Amino acid sequence: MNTVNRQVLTLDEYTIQQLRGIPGATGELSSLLRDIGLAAKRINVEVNKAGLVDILGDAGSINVQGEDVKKLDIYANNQLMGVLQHGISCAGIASEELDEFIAFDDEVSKNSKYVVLFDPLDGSGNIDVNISIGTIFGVYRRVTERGSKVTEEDILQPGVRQVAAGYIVYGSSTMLVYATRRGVNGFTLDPSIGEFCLSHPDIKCPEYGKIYSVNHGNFFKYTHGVREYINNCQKKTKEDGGPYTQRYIGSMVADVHRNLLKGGIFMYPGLADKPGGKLRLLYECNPFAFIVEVAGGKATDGTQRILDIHPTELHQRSPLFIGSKGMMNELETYMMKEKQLH
Ligand code: P6P
Repeated sequence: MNTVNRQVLTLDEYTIQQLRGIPGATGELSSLLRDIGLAAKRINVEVNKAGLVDILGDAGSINVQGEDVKKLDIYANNQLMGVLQHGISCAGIASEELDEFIAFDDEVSKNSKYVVLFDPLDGSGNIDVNISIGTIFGVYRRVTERGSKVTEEDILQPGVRQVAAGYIVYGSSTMLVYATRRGVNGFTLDPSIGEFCLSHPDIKCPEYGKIYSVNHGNFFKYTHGVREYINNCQKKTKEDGGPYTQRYIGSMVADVHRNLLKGGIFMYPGLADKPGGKLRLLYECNPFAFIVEVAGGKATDGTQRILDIHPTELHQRSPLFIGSKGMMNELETYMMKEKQLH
């Protein structure tokens, strides 16, 4: 029997192929991932013309089509919320853009299996200087009974309970990367067919790398152990795995994506005046911690595994150290030395 030569798999084809391999799978997770892919394509269109908004009328004004020009992160939030509410898989959402979580109250949604937590457009401050930005999401099974509206208990789950997590990076190309426990895969948007196509199958985070990413402007606000590790990064030679290079563009999705593919460590430590750091546990740290761990890396808050943290608030922040396992282990020796000193 002659088999059809497979073209590159699209996201839809890939998720359906994965579904075929899981006996008893209902297809709800695959459907949810396809919904997120659709929202990402719509967000991508707006992100790509962001620079033109000034010509068409600034955010908050009326554009040439007579539409309200919304702030892009609110637009992205609404796109994600819309596809998830009108799909068959999501019972509720929480967003970095919304003060409270949203429990969908239509019957199909109330009977759906998952909740989705997301940062709709991280790094949106970089849009007007044309630096890559991204969308980040994490998917959890609801813990309360299907048929009822989700509660805060469904939202405030430790990251280890994620069943999937991913991000979209709107950069030189637009890529959607998502992880389930079975692996991490990257899909690049092919504008000629308007589909995300499998371009980076089975992504693994190299055990070591030569890139360290941190905001040096905060150097003297970091703890002694973190400062010592950064000094160590700057002294690396060829003989001990270096020399390292410092790469930090102020857009977490782009920085962590680069380090995931090439090997490296990204740090947003706690600061003397902000010990919790800046990044949100639910919408930024947990999804990336899940993805990087499935790819073979590590993610901690400097003390414990990010995925083991039990959230208590929707918008709580956490220090984040994430990346190549070998580099994370070296960082931990510096953190340990500091603990022994105190
Ligand atoms: P800083 C963007 O605002 C963001 O949330 C992350 O994407 C990025 O890594 C971080 O903040 C940059 O923060 O304080 O170094 O400018």
